Amino acid sequence: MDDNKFKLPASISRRRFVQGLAVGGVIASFPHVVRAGSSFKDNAATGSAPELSGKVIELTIAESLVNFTGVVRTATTINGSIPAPTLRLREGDEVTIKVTNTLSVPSSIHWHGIILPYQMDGVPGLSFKGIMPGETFVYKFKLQQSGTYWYHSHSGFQEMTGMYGALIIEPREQDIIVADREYVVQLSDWTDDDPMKVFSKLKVQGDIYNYNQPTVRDFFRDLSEKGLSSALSKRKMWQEMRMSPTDLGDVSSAVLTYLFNGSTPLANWRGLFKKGEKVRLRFINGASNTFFDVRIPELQMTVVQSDGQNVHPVTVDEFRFGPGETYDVLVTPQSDAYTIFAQTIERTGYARGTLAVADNINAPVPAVDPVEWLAMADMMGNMSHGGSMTEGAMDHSQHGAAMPMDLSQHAGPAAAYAKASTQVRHASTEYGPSVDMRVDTPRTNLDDPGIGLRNNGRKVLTLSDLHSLEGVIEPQRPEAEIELHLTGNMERYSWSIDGLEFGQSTPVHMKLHQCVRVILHNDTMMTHPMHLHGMWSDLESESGEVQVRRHTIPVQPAQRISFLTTPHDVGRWAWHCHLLFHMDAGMFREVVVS
Ligand SMILES: [Cu+2]
Repeated sequence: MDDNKFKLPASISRRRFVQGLAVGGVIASFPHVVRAGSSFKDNAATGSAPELSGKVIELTIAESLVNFTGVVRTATTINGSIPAPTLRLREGDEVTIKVTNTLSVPSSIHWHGIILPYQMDGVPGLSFKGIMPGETFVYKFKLQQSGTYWYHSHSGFQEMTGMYGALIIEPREQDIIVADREYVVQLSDWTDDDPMKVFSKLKVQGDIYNYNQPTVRDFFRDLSEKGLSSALSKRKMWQEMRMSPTDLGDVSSAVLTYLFNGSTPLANWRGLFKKGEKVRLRFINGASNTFFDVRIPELQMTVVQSDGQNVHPVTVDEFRFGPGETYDVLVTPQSDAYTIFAQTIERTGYARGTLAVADNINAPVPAVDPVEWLAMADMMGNMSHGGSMTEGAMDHSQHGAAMPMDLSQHAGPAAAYAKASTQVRHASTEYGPSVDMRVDTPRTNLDDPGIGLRNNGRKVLTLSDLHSLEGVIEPQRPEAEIELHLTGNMERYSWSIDGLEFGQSTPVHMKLHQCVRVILHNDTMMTHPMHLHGMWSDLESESGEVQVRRHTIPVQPAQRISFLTTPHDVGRWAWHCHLLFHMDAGMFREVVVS
């Protein structure tokens, strides 16, 4: 059966594009929470966020009213804007950031991708107790890096309701990336529903927001193209697995509106340029639950930075990025107007903005691409290693507790450390109700752009294209190896690591200054952007060469990747999937460095 060939045509009638209003955004801040003397502004507009710079920054967390879709809702804001103010700081500076919480519940701010002492990392329960109502917490740390980063709340669903902003750190010396002008492009997602309600609905029915379920019409198309037995067995296979071949993202435009610098697609954020100028775009995926596929039709993008780290320039038509990741690109626009188009991975909607030479010019907005069904490679990985559905390469049994071997020991022998181990070791804890799929023949290639981007005729960035410009600092070889499996059960909307949700797990231990190799093996059908706090994740190629320094690494379905990390500070760190609902459902581990 060749599922690679199946493409689902866009069934527009079943889609609802929540495009938002032409005018929307933050309406007002609740007056009773506005504190005298704060840098708080009422009626802050969305669009490009206000900018704050210097060595002392004051931020106030409050509730503000917003209207993105025609209904007034309450958002959680920082200094009254969505996105939160862009902080423009300087490498080498010691900064003091005073954060006042005027909410009636605890809050926090985490500095995403920043190397700092763990007490400043902003994760309640690990770094500190959180910022209590009415309290001001003073963050103080030295900036030891430069580039494009961001910050967000690490409390409840506050990030999803508006608490995210760009953090730009200018290099101490002259920036080697030269541009005539630059824009921060922060993409996010917004829901008018209470995020807790959305999460609860997913817990009851994991595919509730999947509008791309196969239809009767799809079946008849398969029938005419493939014949009866093939069409039937394809159906049967998916039904037996109790999964959908279109589970590309579990939250969609059924409940989300996609924002571009806080602007809905209809509001159409705009950035101006002069022809021939070199424009730097600092893309930040500040969404809670959305992967975006970004392109600028008719304009090539040269990727010069990923996760704040300069990379060897690579010119592409398109890139995919998940929550937590950042990419800086250079473009040299020659026409009058361009659409910056960011369609969502499950193809139900998009965020967009316009680059133009004048305020009144627009470029066409492309249609979203058709949904592509997950292929065998997304469930089973590398087919050339043998194995098939019927031979149990993918064990989808709901009661797989009895296994011949208990391979709970993940650490391999010392001799294996030159290159990442390829021998799959499922932990005994993976044979439980939290896991509905295990991949025994993972793929280790990094040159796959991922489902939906494989054959679209465009040059799409892949992880294999990325090489840190300065090389990877600390080129140590690992002294230990940790293998962890990203696991889930779609029916229960359970997400976990090694089959253990956060509440049942014990911390991962690392030694200060000891280089360790981490192998992440994805036993699910979704891509997870895995974010390790407080230290770098130096991604390795298949052949064991260290390629690129990241803070958030997307791991595709049935993929096995490895990275090296050397903790530079003791403490308690968070390590989690940056899809907020996955993190909350349990794909989260504590890392203790001692
Ligand atoms: Cu995830």
